[in-house]
Amino acid sequence: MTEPSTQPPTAQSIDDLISSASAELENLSDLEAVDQWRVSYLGRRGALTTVLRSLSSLDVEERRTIGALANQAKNTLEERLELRVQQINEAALDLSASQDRLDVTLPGRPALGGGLHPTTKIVREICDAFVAMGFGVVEGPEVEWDHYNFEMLNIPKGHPARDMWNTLWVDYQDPSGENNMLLRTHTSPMQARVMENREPPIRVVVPGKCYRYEATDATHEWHFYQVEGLAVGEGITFADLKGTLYEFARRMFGEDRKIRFRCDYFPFVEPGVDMSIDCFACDGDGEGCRICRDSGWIEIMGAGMIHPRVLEGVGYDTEKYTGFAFGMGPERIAMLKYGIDDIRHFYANDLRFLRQF
Ligand code: YSA
Repeated sequence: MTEPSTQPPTAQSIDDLISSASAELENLSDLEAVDQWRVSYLGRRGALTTVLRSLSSLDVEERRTIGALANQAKNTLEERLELRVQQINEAALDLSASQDRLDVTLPGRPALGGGLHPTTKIVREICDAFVAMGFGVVEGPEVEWDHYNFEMLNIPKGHPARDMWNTLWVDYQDPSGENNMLLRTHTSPMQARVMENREPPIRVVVPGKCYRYEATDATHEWHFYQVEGLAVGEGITFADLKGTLYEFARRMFGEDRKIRFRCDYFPFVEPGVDMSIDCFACDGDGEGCRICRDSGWIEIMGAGMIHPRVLEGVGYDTEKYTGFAFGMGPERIAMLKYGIDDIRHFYANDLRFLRQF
């Protein structure tokens, strides 16, 4: 680096300064060295700055000429500095581009895609089967009033049938001081909610989550799904219930399925039934079958003709309208369909299980 001169500047010394500074700059190839160069020529104590400061020692005429030359020199060096920085940056870019070539022959990494949960899949499959038969799909609240979960379903307070549903009550008192809010124990409360808001004919299915105060085991979760079905209109009979559910079983489980209805009790239907399909694992043989536990039949849902009190409760004319309803557990259906041995696998968040679907 050139030491600042203590001699008064001349045209020649400025010219020499430009030449030596430019030659030095040309040989620099990294930005740090270039910055040091800038400080030593153009910085506060740099060679050229010193020239500009020493102009005061010249007489007026010389100061004008030498001053103009010194200013020109400053502009020249600044332009050359800018150019050099640009050249160094471009060279660095070229170098990295030549080293970081894209190798298009490398095998790609597989994209991590999510998938639908098996419950979502089976719920959609169930709903699709009913949609194909002309049903609509509606959903309702998971936090429900006692009124809809029980009362409107012909299960008044103190009725022993309440024991069929192990209820999780919400800690909330209404203005009358009653604790009557709960996590719905089934999707059946949607029967009254739908009927209150529509006139027959009605055909809907209601998928949704339910909650029960349940000790969990291989077939019981404390939260699980149900799909409710409701059909109300003029002249609907038990034959319509059987025909609809038979068609559903064929669509879900295959053309050859047989179905069986047996009497069952639910306070909101009369008569009430449970519906089974003949076991698809042993084709109804039963003997030694793990899926149907030797019986040849698998129970898949509760159903029945809607009790007149339920229809009266929403103000329907029971002389004019009849209907049927049903409710099933999708996880249990998925367990049957895919041979899953424990319902707790569904919500354990184990990807080894979930990835199979
Ligand atoms: C019956 C007649 C109707 O006209 C309409 C609906 C019903 C069904 C009724 N509301 C009900 O909840 N019946 S149920 O208590 O037997 O449950 C229906 C289905 O839900 C069961 O068959 C089962 O598949 C599922 N389920 C019940 N408790 C469960 C459960 N699934 C997992 N874990 C639990 N704890």
